[in-house]
Amino acid sequence: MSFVIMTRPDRAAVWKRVITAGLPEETVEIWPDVADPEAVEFLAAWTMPDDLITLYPNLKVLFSVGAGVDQLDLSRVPAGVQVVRMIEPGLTEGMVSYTRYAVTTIHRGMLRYIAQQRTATWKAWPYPPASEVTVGVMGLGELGLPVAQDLLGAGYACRGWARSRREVDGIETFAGEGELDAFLSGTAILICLLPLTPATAGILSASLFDRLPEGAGLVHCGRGGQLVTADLIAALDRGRIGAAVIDVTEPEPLPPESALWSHPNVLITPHIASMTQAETSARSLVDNIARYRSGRAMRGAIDLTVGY
Ligand code: NDP
Ligand code: OXD
Repeated sequence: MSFVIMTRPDRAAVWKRVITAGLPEETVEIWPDVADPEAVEFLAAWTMPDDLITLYPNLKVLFSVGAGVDQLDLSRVPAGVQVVRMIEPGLTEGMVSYTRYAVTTIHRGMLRYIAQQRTATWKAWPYPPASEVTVGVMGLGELGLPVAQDLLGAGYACRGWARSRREVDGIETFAGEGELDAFLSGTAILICLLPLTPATAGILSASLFDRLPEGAGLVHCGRGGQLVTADLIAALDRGRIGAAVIDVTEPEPLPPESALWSHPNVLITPHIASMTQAETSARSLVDNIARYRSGRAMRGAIDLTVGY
C-alpha cells in the first residue's frame, strides 16, 4: 500500500524523508513515479487529477497540501474517500506574522507613508492606541483563533465571528448570520480567514462593507472568491473602507488591469500570507497516517456537507 505525494519537488523530498523515517512500514512515492496505482491508499495534492477515480481505485484519504480544500473539486471525490486539510504549526505561524503586519500597516497608516516617501514628504499623522482599535476576525478556526489571540497580545481589542458559538478568553465572540451585524458594527479592522464554501462566496460585498464603521480597514487572507472586487474598489473610493491589505484574489494572478493594483489605499500580496512548511507539515502527515492506521480520527478531516 502506498502514499503518493504531488507537490513541489523540494517539499516532496522532505515529506518522503520524514514520512519514511516516522513510518518505515509505509511506502512513499513521489508522483508521477507510482509503481502500482491499485496500491495507492493516500494521496497528498493541492489539486486533484481529473482521472483520480480511475487512477487510484483504492484511494482512502486525499490530503490537501494546504489549509483550504476549495481548490479540490469535492463533488468528484468518490464516496468513502476522506478529505483532510492541512493543519500544521508552520502555516499558523506564517498567518499570525502576516496578519500582525497587515493590521499594523492599517492601524499606523503605513500606506500613506509609502506614498509620502515617493514625494519626499516628511509629515507625521496621529494614530489611536491599539487598545482603542477593535480587530474583528471572521473565522475562528485553526488560523483565525491564533491570529485573534496574537492581536489581543499586541494590545488590540479583539472580536471574532464563526458559524458556531466559541468561548475565548479576552475575545468577544459572535456566531452565525444572526450576529453578523453586531460583529461588523464594532469592527475597525476586519480580517477574513473564512474557508471558501457556498455560504462564504462573495461575502465581502457592498452590503457587508456598509455595516462596518466608516473608514474601516480590511485584511483579506481567505480566498479570492469571497471578495466582490468591484464593491471593494467602490467602498475604498467613497471612504467606507479606509485601507485594504489583500492577499487572495479571483482570479489569481490578479490581472494587470485590475484597479486594485494601483489604488493608493491598497496593498496587494500574491497569496503568500502563509505557506505550508515542509518539515512541520510532514510531521502532521505522519501523525494523521498513524491516526488512520490505528482507527483514530484524523486532524483536519473535512465535513463534505459544509465544505470545510
Ligand atoms: P478552519 O476550518 O480551521 O476554520 C474555519 C473557520 O471559519 C471556523 O471558525 C468556522 O466556524 C468559520 N466558518 C466557516 N464557514 C462559516 C460561515 N458560513 N459563517 C461563519 N463562520 C464560518 O480553517 P483554517 O483556519 O485552517 O483556514 C481558514 C482559511 O484560510 C482556509 O480555508 C483558506 O481559505 C485560508 N488560507 C489562506 C492562506 C493564505 O496564504 N492566504 C493560507 C492558509 C489558509 P466554526 O468554528 O463554527 O466551524
Ligand atoms: C492554503 C493556502 O490553503 O496556502 O494553505 O492558501
